[in-house]
Amino acid sequence: MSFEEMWAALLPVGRDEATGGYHRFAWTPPELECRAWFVDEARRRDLHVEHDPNGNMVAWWWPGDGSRGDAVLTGSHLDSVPGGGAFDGPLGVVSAFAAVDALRERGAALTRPIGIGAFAEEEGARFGVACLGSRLLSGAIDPARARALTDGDGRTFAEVMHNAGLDPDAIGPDDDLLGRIGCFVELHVEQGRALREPVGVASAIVPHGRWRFDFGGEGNHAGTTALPDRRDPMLPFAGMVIAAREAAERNGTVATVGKARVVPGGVNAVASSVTAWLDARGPADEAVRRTVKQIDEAARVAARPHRVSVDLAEESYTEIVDFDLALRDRIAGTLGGAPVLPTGAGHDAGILSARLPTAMLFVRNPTGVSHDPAEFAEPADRLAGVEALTAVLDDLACG
Ligand code: HGY
Ligand code: MN
Ligand code: MN
Repeated sequence: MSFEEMWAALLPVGRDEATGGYHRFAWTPPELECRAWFVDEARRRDLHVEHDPNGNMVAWWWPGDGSRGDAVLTGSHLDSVPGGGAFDGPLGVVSAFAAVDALRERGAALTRPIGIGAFAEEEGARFGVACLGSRLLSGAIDPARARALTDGDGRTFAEVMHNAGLDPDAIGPDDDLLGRIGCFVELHVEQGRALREPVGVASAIVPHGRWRFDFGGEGNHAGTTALPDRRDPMLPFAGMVIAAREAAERNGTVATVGKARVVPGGVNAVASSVTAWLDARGPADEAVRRTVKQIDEAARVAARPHRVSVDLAEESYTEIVDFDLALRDRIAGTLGGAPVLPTGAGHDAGILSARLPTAMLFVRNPTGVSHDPAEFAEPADRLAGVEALTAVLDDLACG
């Protein structure tokens, strides 16, 4: 199957026809369909699919039994954010299969195994922790904490894994798999407008994290409760959202509140509690930390007059990732001096960089929009990405 045929086959999976946005959450039917697609494409190419205990998959290309300790891993993820675009994740996986086809067509002689990875729950859209699959694989999250993570319906990660036929007690670092991988090169649609050429190479991922605010008030009737008698959590929640933008402007960072849960959520009821998630990122750790601290302080000041409680919990944090310099420069050289640029988006390649040399290729996104149906890459640039990945894999894994 060509790139465009694979792309067309995936395109309708989990897509909301009304909005064009994708809803492919870990182990929900659309994401399971994407997983089945991955296994089919691997089988079509006689690639051996390894399922690690954490829900990650690797399709191996290596004649003989398994691989040695220097495989070149590529690939990305298949899950999406709510209402996400078509390219974030799948572009890297489809391009990887197409690159293997191109290497075979040119009769490339493998000297190192090539693996195509599809990492679980990269967006953290179901269980709240970004890159959950690669964090578990690399030992970056306590397996007990991961098992207890819950989705919006209160189902735990352990329950969902069990229902998907996996053993939740087996999750955790997989040093054997990591030990077989020499480097990981992830191709990804660029999530911004900085890239002016079809393909670029990543230099770094800025520090970024997610925090959960819990505002505790008192539910009551919207019509019969006098204002002075209210303990309305919506008010400090609103104050926190405004404070997030102001703190980000003050500190040269970005802060986003894109998800909130109001209980009970009745039009005619004063809320009893509000849970809201803050995503904060910036050029340096201390600027991000300062931003969050100022937002937390502002939320508490806003809560006091309303006798509302405020709890803040850090759900995930990733320090700055400087991609492996030698690998980055070798790849940029293979691509004839492709532009090198940082990103504000987190990736599995960022998480795995703590355990092995990783690198990223970016494919130009003319809209600069991501995590939205407007996310895009021109067909010619998609193919330029495949050509670039093919050249990189040829250089790294073939004689
Ligand atoms: O949130 C991110 O930065 C990435 O898209 N998971
Ligand atoms: Mn994303
Ligand atoms: Mn992504």
